[in-house]
Formats: sequence, C-alpha cells, structure tokens
Amino acid sequence: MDRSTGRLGGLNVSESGGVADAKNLRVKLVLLGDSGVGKSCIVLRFVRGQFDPTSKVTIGASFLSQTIALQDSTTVKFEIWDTAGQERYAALAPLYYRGAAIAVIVYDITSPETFTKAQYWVKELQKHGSPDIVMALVANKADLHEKREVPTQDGIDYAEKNGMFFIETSAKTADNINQLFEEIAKRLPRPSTT
Ligand SMILES: Nc1nc2c(ncn2[C@@H]2O[C@H](COP(=O)(O)OP(=O)(O)O)[C@@H](O)[C@H]2O)c(=O)[nH]1
Ligand SMILES: [Mg+2]
Repeated sequence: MDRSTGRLGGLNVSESGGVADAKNLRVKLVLLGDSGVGKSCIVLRFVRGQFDPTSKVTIGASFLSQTIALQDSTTVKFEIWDTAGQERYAALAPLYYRGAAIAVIVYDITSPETFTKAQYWVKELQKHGSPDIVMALVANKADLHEKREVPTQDGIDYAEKNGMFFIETSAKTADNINQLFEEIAKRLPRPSTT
C-alpha cells in the first residue's frame, strides 16, 4: 500500500505505489525547455516539497516518481524524467521523450527566448512525439512579476491554439505546482475497464 507522506490541497501524496490498471495509472512524464527555466526545481518542489535557490539542481539519468490520488479514487503515478542538461542537445531529445504520455514544456516569464524555445519543443513533439501525448505549457518563475517579459496572455493564446493545458507556476513559492500535476492527471486518457 502507498505510504502517504502528506495531504496537499485535495491531493494525497505518497512516494511509492501505483500499479498500472484502470484505477491506478502509471505514466511517463518528461520535462522540456531551455536550461535555467526551472524544470528541476519544479520536480523537486512537487516530489520533495523543497526549493533550493543556490544549487544548480540536476537530477540526472534516473527518474523520480510521485503518486497522487484524485477525487474519484483513481491514482496516478508519475515517473518523472528530468534531463541532466540534454536539453542542449536536440538530437538526443527523441531518446528522452520516447514513450512519454505527458510532456511538460517550461519557459521562464522573464525570458522571451525561453518562450520561443518552448514553441520549438511543442512543434518537435507534434511531429515526433506519441500522437496521444498530453502536453502542458508551463510559465515558471511567476514570482518574478516585476521582471516579467512574456505576458500571461501570450502563453494562454499559444496553448489554446495548440490544444495544450496552460498554467503559470513558481517553484520558488510553490504556487500552482501541485495544481499543474493534478490538472495533467485529470486530462490523461483512461484505459477502458472492459
Ligand atoms: N525566482 C525563481 N527562481 C527559480 C524558479 N524556479 C527555478 N528558479 C531558479 O532558476 C535557476 C534554474 O533552475 P533549474 O531548476 O536548475 O532549471 P533547469 O535547467 O530548467 O532544470 C535556479 O537558480 C533556480 O533557483 C522560480 O519559480 N522562481
Ligand atoms: Mg535541470
């Protein structure tokens, strides 16, 4: 059984458990986006509830997992693949996102270049990702509103045009981090129960 490690706004969070059946999904999630946008910090905030402003966090080759329980008593176990800087090497990306059910594409609201790069990743996944992949567009570092250079509306518009879920987050303040994963979980295709 799951070891529950805490309850976060409607989510039961545990560190282990989750079998792949109709009520208990297990899914691969990849994060894409420029270096420095906060991908690793988002993962650490979600999985460990921590933010470390000093470290250049890189989780590396392994993945972290986190299970959440939804209102309808289904659970979703995310197997989260964070890059160890492979985002710099576009040619390696297909190895990384192969088989992913979910792609979380992250940019930094203070950096228009990272928004452009996010759009590149969306196109790449539309061309080469699995056809039923669930994509989320994440505008991170929302706490830095005084340095904002990408308007919220630009993110909303782009996501809408591309059938993606959009959310602004802050790994630093934890704003919308759990909501991001909860909303993704709700959008996953469910296996049929027959
Ligand atoms: N202000 C602020 N800084 C953040 C946030 N998320 C990440 N950072 C900082 O951005 C830098 C890069 O974060 P990191 O997670 O390593 O980015 P990655 O290369 O995309 O994995 C680090 O110095 C973090 O402290 C955030 O939400 N707000
Ligand atoms: Mg990283």
